[in-house]
Amino acid sequence: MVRVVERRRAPPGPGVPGSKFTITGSHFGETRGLGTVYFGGIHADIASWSDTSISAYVPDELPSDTYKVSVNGAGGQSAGDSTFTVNGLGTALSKTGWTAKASKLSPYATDVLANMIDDDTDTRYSSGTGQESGQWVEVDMGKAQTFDTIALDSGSSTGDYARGADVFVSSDGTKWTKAAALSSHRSGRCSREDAGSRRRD
Ligand SMILES: [Ca+2]
Repeated sequence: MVRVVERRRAPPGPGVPGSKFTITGSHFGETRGLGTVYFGGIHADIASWSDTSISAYVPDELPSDTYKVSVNGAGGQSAGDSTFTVNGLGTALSKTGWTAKASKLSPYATDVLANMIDDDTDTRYSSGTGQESGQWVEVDMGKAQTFDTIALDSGSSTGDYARGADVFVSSDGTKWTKAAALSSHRSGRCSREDAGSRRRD
């Protein structure tokens, strides 16, 4: 059983798609200008830029691999490259027999809880309200399960995503142990979390 409790954001683990990373160097340019960062051929969103440091996001849904990260400086010139290992999502657990509960049921008939665990990103659960501290969603996985990652995907509802949450696990639905924190850096298809260590429900 997994419970995700809404809370303020925290940084995701290194190398996970969507996580922020920093490139240090020199002569990037004081402001971004024509500057870019690429993972192989995939463009990375920039969070901040200075002459000696760039913060950027690992592109969403990038498969696990080691990538050449290349930087073009503010004038469009090549400013060097490096390698970066991305730890993407593994194979998802079967969700057969899983059930879900939440502190808020959606006022929208189409946004039922079962949509959260149907492996279909075209359907969704929504709370129908803005995020508040203490909101929760709970998934009963039916039996003990081992996992190390939870992915929340808001599909085409790119503005409706949890800005942060704590993840608790339980074997009886009564005693809960905090296993990880979840965060997402911005509007987008994915927010995901790397629990770091394996837990049973
Ligand atoms: Ca769905």
